[in-house]
Amino acid sequence: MSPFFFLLLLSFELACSYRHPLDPLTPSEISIVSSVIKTSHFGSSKSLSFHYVGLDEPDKPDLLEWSLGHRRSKEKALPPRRAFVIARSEGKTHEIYVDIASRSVVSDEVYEGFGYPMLTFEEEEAASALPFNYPPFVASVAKRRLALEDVLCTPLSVGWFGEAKQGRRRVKIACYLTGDTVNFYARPLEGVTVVVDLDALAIVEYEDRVVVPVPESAGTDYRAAKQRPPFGPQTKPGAVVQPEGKGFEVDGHMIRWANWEFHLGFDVRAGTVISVASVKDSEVGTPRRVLHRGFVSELFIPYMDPSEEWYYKTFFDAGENGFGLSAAPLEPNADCPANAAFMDAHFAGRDGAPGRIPNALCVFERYAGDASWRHTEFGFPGQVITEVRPDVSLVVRMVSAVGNYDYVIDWEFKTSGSIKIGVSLTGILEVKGTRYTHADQIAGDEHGTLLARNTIGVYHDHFVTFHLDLDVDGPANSIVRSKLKTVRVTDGSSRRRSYWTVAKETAKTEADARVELGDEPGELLVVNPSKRTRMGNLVGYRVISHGATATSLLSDDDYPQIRASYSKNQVWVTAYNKSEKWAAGLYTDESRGDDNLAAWSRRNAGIEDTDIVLWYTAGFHHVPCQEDFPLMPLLSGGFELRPANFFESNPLIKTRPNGPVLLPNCSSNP
Ligand SMILES: *[C@@H]1O[C@H](CO)[C@@H](O)[C@H](O)[C@H]1NC(C)=O
Ligand SMILES: *[C@@H]1O[C@H](CO)[C@@H](O)[C@H](O)[C@H]1NC(C)=O
Ligand SMILES: [Cu+2]
Repeated sequence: MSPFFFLLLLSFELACSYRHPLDPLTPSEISIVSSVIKTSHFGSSKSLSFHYVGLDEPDKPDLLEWSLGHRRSKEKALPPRRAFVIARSEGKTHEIYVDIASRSVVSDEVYEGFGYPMLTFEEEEAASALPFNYPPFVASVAKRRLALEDVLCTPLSVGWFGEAKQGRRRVKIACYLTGDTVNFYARPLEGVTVVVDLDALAIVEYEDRVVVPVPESAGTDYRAAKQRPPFGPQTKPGAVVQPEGKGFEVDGHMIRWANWEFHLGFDVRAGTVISVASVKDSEVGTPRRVLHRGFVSELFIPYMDPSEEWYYKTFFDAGENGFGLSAAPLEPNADCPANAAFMDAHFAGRDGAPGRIPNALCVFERYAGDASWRHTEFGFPGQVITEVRPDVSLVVRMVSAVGNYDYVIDWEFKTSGSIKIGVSLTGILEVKGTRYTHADQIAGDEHGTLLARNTIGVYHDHFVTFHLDLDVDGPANSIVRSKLKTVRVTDGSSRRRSYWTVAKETAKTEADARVELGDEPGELLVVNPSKRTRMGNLVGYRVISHGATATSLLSDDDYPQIRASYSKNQVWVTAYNKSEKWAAGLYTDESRGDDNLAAWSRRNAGIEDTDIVLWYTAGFHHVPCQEDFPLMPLLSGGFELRPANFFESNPLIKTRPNGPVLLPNCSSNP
């Protein structure tokens, strides 16, 4: 093949490889971006590492203009494709924008503020290997009479605890005895602190303070092949069958199903990114905009053990590790049902080379076996009228396995117009080794629950913060709080002495919209102040919590709380700003809370009748219990964005019932 032909092929592939301005960078685009930065920009500089490579999405007005034009004519030219890169070179953090078509660096600025970019897998792996060639660590393992070849280590972010000067980029290394179990986290080697300077890739601090028994391996393995009778409960095999095929269409990254259409993207920091979600109103006949962009912005997982080896464990899984980068390849027929479609995701490695996460996302129709609405009418003499419609929804799922924990994030689109966001926790608890073997031996506060011999499950929280740029029938929206208030009847006008009524308040500025939903009875609505139903009500969407309403209990002056100061409210609303995506700041590792959601909200910008972003935190306080060991069953919570005076009436009344499911005649026993 001549080089010219190869070039032609390459440019053809590029031209066709993305179709929507929000499509994630393709592997060839990632290659272009990293090679432009490596060659034309940093020359042969040896120290260059890529910490974030992602799409710099077009400015919102350009995107909306493109969408409008694209609807009218499919020929509408795509806005320029740009990548945003955070790279480190010679100990400095660079923010680089690359124009992909012209293969050029548009801008490069050195970031001088506090905090560091996401860690890379490669440096985490290299840091984890350091203790094995560090004689004091080898001696600590020998002192505990453990076999060095049974020990494995993993890096943990160090946080920030009031140091006035910017520290080096560091991680602490936690080590575990594995031996004959694959439960990596069940057998911690307590008492040892190993601090690694990531840029120098060297151990810079070491302490062996106390010797604590290492829990035994019995009962910790979770592989099916390792289980012995008596076995757990057994159910019959079953699967969802759709004899007429899938009901949704995957067109590049656009998904169309029933009355919904949306763009499904991926980002190494956020994971799943849902964009331009619109719901078709059968009365109007056209799609109506609901959610411009929604994604997991940050996670905050503070542990509640203040001891020397544990106090720093206060993790930010998106900003420190990459919630998307940690996406687990999904197992067909287990993580997602038999009728699921899968999508791969792509990322840039530390050296900028593209990598692939197979089956990072799945999309499926959920036949929950529930009704979407029903009524039985006994009132007519001699007849019983029953109407029921089954509930079928479309689910987009990702699982992120950040170290020990697995988070299942579901975006569920319902034909009723609701979007339900599910957050589920499973995986392995972070446990602490202890000398105790029975709860009766424990006198003081051990900061957790004794789960097994020598094993404490430490108290902690999970706060998952979502960025939700709702555009209900357009970008200019307002926040309305309707509060339910008890009214006393004192004038004798009724035989009742009280009732409740609704008082509505529109939030004027960001400070008015810092909400703890559970605080007082009421509703939180995102409305379009210039659109009303025929009845004259403002069209809107309600935000409803489904469990997971915990907010942080740490004191305001505690360092992890300063970094995650937004975690004391479930809801914040800010004026839209393209650069404000990450609730704990762009540089979360070793951050100080100076660039977080609470700091942005202190500007107290106006949020009435303008483009706003709603930030919702799903929170769990986790007091571990024995069932969470050796691996915890799924614990779920979440929230719902539910139409409220958005449609003229129940959009499902005219939905015709499905016919019977005609199963194909097949048998696996010929
Ligand atoms: C947008 O956000 C950035 C980062 O927080 C901030 O520097 C900038 O001032 C904001 N712009 C406006 C108009 O508030
Ligand atoms: C399946 O079985 C039914 C009943 O036995 C029969 O009427 C039908 O024709 C069969 N369909 C096919 C596709 O073989
Ligand atoms: Cu937990």
